[in-house]
Amino acid sequence: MVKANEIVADNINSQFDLKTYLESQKSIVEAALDRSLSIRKPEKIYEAMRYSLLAGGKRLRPILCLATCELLGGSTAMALPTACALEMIHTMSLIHDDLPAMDNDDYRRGQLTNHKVYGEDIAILAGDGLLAYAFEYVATQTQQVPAERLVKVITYLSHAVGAEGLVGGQVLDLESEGKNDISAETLTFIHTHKTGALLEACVLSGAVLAGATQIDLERLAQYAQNIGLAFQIIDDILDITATGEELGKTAGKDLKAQKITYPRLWGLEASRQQAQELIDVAIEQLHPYGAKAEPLRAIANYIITRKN
Ligand code: GRG
Repeated sequence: MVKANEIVADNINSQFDLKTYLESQKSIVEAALDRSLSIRKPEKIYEAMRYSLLAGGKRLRPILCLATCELLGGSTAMALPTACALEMIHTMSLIHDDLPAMDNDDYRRGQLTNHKVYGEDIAILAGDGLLAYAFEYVATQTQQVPAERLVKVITYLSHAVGAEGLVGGQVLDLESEGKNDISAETLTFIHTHKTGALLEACVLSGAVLAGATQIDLERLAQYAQNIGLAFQIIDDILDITATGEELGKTAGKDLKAQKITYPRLWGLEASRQQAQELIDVAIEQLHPYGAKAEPLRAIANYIITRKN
C-alpha cells in the first residue's frame, strides 16, 4: 500500500537509481527546511508556518532546483537557500488553496489543513509569512553566487508567484468552477500559470545560480514547461484514480466541484498519452547534456509514473 507522500519510483526502467536519488535529495531538503525556520515570537505564527512547511510532501520543487544547478556545474550549497524558498512558496500556495474561500479542503499531505488546526486568520497569515520569508531567505542566505544571478533568481520567483503565475492561474481556476464550456486553451492557461510557472522557476533558478548560458535557459525552459503541464495532467488523473489515503488529501474533488479537467475533456487514456508526449519532448531537450542530465530525465519519467 502506498502511503501519502511516499516516493514511488520503482517502475522506472533506467540504470539511474531514482528512488535512492529522490530519497537522499529529499532528506537534504527536509533538514535544510527544518533549520530554515526556528520558533520566535509570536510563537503561534511560527508554529503554524512550520506545521505546513515540515508536513512532508514530495519536495519535487527544491529537488528540481538542486538537480538543475548541479547539471550545470553548480553545488548543492549554492542552490539550497533557493530550493528552500521554492518549497516555502509552494507550501504557502497550498495553505491558501485549502482555505474555505478557495478549494476548501480539510486534509493536505495526510494531515489536517493549516486553517483546520490554527483557524483561517492564522492560516492566511502563515501563508503570508512564508511568502515574505522565502524572498528574505534567498537574499540573505545564498552564498558563493554573484549578486546579478541572485537578482535574476528573485525575478523568476516573483514572476512565478504573481498575476503572471500562481495568482493569475488561481483566479481563472476559481472563475471556471461549475462552468461546462471551458476550452482546452483556458484549461492549459490555468495550469501553465497555477502549476507550471513555479516548476519552471525551480528549473530556471537552479540553472541561473550555476551560471547558465542563454541557450541553456531556453532548453531548460522547454523542459520545465513540458514537465509542468504533464505534472498537472497526471494530477487530474490521480484525482480520479487514486484514493484519499494515497493522495494525502480528499480524492475526487475535481468531479465534486464540477471542475473541467484534462480527463474530462479528453478521457483518461488520451490524457495519459498526452502526458507521455509532453514528457518525451521534455526529455529531448536534455539530449545535449548527455549522462549528466540523468537526474532531470529520471524526474521527468517519475512525474508520469507517480502515485501521489
Ligand atoms: C502565491 C501569492 C500566492 C497566492 C496563492 C492559492 C493560490 C494563490 C494558488 C494555487 C496554487 C496551487 C495550489 C496549485 C496546485 C499545484 C499542485 C499540483 C500542487 C500539488 O503539488 P505536489 O503534488 O504536492 O508536488 P506535495 O505535497 O508533494 O508538495
